[in-house]
Amino acid sequence: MAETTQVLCRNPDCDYAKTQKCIDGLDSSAHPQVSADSKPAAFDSDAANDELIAAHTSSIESLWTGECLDCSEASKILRRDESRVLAVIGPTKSGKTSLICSVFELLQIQVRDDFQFAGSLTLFAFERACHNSRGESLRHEPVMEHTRHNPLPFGVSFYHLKVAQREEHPVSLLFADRTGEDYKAACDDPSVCSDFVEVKRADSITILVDGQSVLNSAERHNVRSTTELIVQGLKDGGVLSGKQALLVVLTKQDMIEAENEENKEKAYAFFESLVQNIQRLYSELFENIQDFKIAASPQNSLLPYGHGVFNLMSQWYGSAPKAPPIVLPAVTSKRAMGRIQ
Ligand SMILES: Nc1nc2c(ncn2[C@@H]2O[C@H](COP(=O)(O)OP(=O)(O)OP(=O)(O)O)[C@@H](O)[C@H]2O)c(=O)[nH]1
Ligand SMILES: [Mg+2]
Repeated sequence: MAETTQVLCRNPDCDYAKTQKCIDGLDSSAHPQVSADSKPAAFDSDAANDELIAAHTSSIESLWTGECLDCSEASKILRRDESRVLAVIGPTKSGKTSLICSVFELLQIQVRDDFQFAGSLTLFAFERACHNSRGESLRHEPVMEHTRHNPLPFGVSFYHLKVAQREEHPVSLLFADRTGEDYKAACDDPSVCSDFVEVKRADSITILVDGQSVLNSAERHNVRSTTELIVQGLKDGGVLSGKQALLVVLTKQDMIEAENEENKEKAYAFFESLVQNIQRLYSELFENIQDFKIAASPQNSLLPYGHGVFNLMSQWYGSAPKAPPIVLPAVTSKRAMGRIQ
């Protein structure tokens, strides 16, 4: 009886056996044939097939899907481009995803001419996240979906934006986004912070203080302790390098501006005292600590869309990587050919 064979491809969606066409465009040699009866374990231990598959998979450049990047994809960008890693952290609903998406939207509508949009590998993720805050969604007010816990290793994913400033070479900005629940967990158990790989690698850390909560006098105490516990957790988790900038950002400023003078004053005074406290307690952990006020996605007309976001952008863009330059040893060849550089 003729032995039945099956055709293998690294891509489970590839239907080469039926169509004789590879979904990745590879030729037949990339599709080793094995007996249909052989068990997967036997195939795994077959050195010849392993080598063949390894040879082909190493030459395949994975395609970008337009979705958020995982850590290994973000690393590829770091190796390839001049980049900044920007950790945007804060409790649930403080406005992390809205802030990241507002940068994308502002660059599309070109409200300033000093920063230009120069591309993105996560367009699909941006477009999906922004949809509910646009008029086309036919919603009465802008809405941002809660970021769910990410099943990827380390629970973080990255939005990518390439930005050019005037005539300069474009820089890749990698915005780390994770669910606010992870930061809540970090308040209860600081050891969770050691998994925050994005903070470890970040050039600057942006911590958000929810303006809506600051307006509520009963919630202010919680806001203060949560913000300080997150910073303390980052310290205890050993993810701070001492060379990063800390940007403390009051979000949803439009809601504060809509209040009467007395409430406005109380909210701003609280934020000021919160920043002063963080500066007093943690200044030696950061290169510098600065404060900002924004309305990334205002729900009234008192402040424009993305109010204050470009002030942050200037800081992010300027937070050049802190790795020391690689100094190559001087060429000491005796032969003239060897001294040519
Ligand atoms: N009024 C007002 N609302 C805002 C602003 N920015 C964000 N919001 C709203 O605040 C809510 C939470 O925003 P998100 O961006 O989802 O917050 P997040 O920190 O990513 O939250 P999680 O993903 O749950 O951790 C959403 O309903 C937003 O529409 C703002 O500038 N002004
Ligand atoms: Mg979110």
